[in-house]
Amino acid sequence: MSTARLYTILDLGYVREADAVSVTASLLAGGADILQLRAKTYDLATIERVARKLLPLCRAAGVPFILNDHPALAAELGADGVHLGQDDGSLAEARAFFQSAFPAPHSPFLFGRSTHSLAQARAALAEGFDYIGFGPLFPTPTKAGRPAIGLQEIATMQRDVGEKIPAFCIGGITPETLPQVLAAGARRVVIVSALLQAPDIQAAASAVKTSLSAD
Ligand code: TZP
Ligand code: MG
Repeated sequence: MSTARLYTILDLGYVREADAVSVTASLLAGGADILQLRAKTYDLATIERVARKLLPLCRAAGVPFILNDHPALAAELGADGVHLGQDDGSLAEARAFFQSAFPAPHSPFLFGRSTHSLAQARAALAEGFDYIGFGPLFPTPTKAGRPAIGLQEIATMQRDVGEKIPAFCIGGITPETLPQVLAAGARRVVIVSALLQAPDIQAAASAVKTSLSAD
């Protein structure tokens, strides 16, 4: 996690369940450093079924597998962490729940937080989250309705938060927008639709990884 630069998301809004394994394999082969399963409108049984298929691929690649939402399921599956939005409660609540439900150590279990402003990024650091997402930088259909925050706060966020915990810029990042995101001070990114919709997912991920490593 500490050296991770490309955070990828297998989002069932873009990928059919039948393709989840092959798309994940392509993301991993392209150099994904982290993989999250995001399945916003899916029932727990489907999420669990898909997660159980993806987890071994991530393990084999040595890549952390993070579940979006559903801390109990994340722990039960032996996922490496859970990603929580601003409306998903405090870290203290999530940790307390986790420790009471799963007293055996699951370590390290990562708690990530979505943040949409500098203030929220600083708050997530102060609260003790292991990493943050910061965005959406640009408007994005993957999170429709969430206002874009632009690039102007990236440098301060990176200095104040990103030097202490991994901070991944997110939202509307594509091969075309990546150079300006990096020029604004981003060190790590999450890319969803631009990879999942690429004609060659592995090549697209690999090209992004090369740009990130060159910076
Ligand atoms: N949180 C903030 S923006 C976003 C999430 C989950 C979606 C990012 O997806 P994309 O397709 O890379 O813009
Ligand atoms: Mg959530």
